[in-house]
Amino acid sequence: MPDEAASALARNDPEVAAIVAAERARQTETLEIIASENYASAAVLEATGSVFTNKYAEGYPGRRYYAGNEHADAVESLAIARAKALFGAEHANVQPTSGAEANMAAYLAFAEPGDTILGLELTQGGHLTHGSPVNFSGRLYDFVPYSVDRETEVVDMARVAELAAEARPRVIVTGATAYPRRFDFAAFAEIARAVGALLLVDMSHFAGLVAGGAHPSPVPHADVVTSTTHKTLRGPRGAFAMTTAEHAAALDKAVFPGTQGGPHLHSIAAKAVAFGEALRPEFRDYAARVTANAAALAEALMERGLRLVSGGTDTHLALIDCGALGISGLKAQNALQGSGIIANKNTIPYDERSPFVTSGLRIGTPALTSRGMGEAEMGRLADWIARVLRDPDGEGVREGVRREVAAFARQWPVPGLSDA
Ligand code: DSN
Repeated sequence: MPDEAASALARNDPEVAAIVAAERARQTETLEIIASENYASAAVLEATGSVFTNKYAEGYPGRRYYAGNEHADAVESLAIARAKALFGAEHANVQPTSGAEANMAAYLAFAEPGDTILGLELTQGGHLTHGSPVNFSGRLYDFVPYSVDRETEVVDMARVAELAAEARPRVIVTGATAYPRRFDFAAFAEIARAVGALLLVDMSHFAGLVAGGAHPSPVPHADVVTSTTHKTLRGPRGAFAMTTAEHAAALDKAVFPGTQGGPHLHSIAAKAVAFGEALRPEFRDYAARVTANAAALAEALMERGLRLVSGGTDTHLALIDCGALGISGLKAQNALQGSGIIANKNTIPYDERSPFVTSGLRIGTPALTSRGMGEAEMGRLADWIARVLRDPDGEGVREGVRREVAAFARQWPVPGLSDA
């Protein structure tokens, strides 16, 4: 946030300003390894806090339901053009305000309530909106979950093909929130085509890796691709969706007026900035470093005797099997938080603990890589994680690691905070 805005906040509402300042300090002094989080640049934060906050613009560029939208049209058109250029898509819609709403719009566009959809089981890494019974997706559509193989912990494509042949889904969804491996988009597309289904890839987690060339792109294979903008893509909190020219009108109609009202133009302006940043050559370097750091961290943890789901990673994230250490994911998360390392508990495949307790811990490298850390730093991080998880009740260990982490973290500037 620009200083001028920060001081306006401090003058106008010192109570909120103090909370924001505390959060700023927390983000600077801890090591953020939640796989879905990142640090947006100062430019992205500035656009998010811009005057577009004040504007209504239902509709799309050139066809709005409100007046005064010449600059709204310009910024949304720019975001669309940059998204298309970045991912090589025929059509992009930059209005979804979150990944959940992007997925809701995609289902609305391409399926009828009650239709069958295939999605990765939530407890095996899938997302709430990929068919969880407590989510709109599981309540409105007939989701059939597919799973990972018990031994390899990798998606069993033969089983996906069998399930698709039996269930004849309208849509097949891939993508996940806690899956450390790459999806075989070509194989999913072939299965979808064979049963007359559309393929939806939710690339929220790895969008930045795709943008930076560190992960295969789903765009040539999928009928529709949805994504958030704030994870590996390092943009503002928000989402977007892409499709082919053939399905463009259906997708747009499903976003507005199908699922949303006024677009969040301040976020759209910030998405344009983020897409612009991701189009620069240095973003390719960033994406490559994210995956190299994840591989180095995974290797270093396994060298220290920790078990990782599927034996490692080829993305930005990994899942530690805390059950193998005799502790829950919840206990691991809390012990690490007490040491200044912020990760999140997560179920692992065939988990016997509840989703609130879990046997796993999800870790990721997008945020630390944004701070400039490299493979050497991943070794130190693995040391701290292993020390804490091997003695989660040891106050001495926790306190010792907390002091080392705080001193270390202060040496690494946080984009958007230290360079504002
Ligand atoms: N909350 C996101 C994540 O952490 O992966 C998914 O919505």
